[in-house]
Amino acid sequence: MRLYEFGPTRSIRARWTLQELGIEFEPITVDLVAGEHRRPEFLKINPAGKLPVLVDDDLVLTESVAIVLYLAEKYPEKGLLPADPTDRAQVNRWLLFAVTELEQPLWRISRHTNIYPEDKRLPADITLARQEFKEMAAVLEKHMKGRQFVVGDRPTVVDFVTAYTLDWGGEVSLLDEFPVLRTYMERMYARPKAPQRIAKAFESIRAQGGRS
Ligand SMILES: N[C@@H](CCC(=O)N[C@@H](CS)C(=O)NCC(=O)O)C(=O)O
Repeated sequence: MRLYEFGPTRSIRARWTLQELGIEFEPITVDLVAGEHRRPEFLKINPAGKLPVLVDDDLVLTESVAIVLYLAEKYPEKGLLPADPTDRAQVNRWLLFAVTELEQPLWRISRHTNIYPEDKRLPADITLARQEFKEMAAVLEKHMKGRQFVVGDRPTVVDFVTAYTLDWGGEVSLLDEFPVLRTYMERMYARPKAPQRIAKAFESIRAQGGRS
């Protein structure tokens, strides 16, 4: 299996799942800072020019959530997805919550802070996105009170996706009002197989002069 990744990005979700599963994989860095994701050889793998991408024999899979679900389903004995349909439905619910309600405001903040050219950035959308993130984080904060994991009493892929997304929220100072979420996210990242935090991954890139 090959994972095309870049340190501080959504590829953390895929790496986290592979590490928790204990699967050997070949990591391939695609340096977004150097624009390697726009090179023809990478666009052949993912025409969208985005990370992560998982390649498993003939399967070329993009979309971080599709990747974590594929991996968990391929190795059911590792228990990263519940067998019970009701619990599985809750995993799907919270996965979608993470990538729509939490991630999309964060993505808008990133785009309007440092991705779009300066003349296309809309500071007013950052204000809206921050408010929208906080409203949805409050819903998750309430859900997580008294819980160790998002669904059930053992880790599932939704925990890796959610913890990474909350780390991203913390990077833009959006977790200050959510002590339960902060504690949960830090507990998830304290797991022995957890990947690097986003801040650490940025540090490694800086230390290596561009490459993660
Ligand atoms: N929905 C996709 C989003 C992938 C995505 O936007 N990845 C970013 C890194 S976090 C990327 O590769 N960006 C490069 C670009 O947009 O040019 C997923 O979850 O995999």
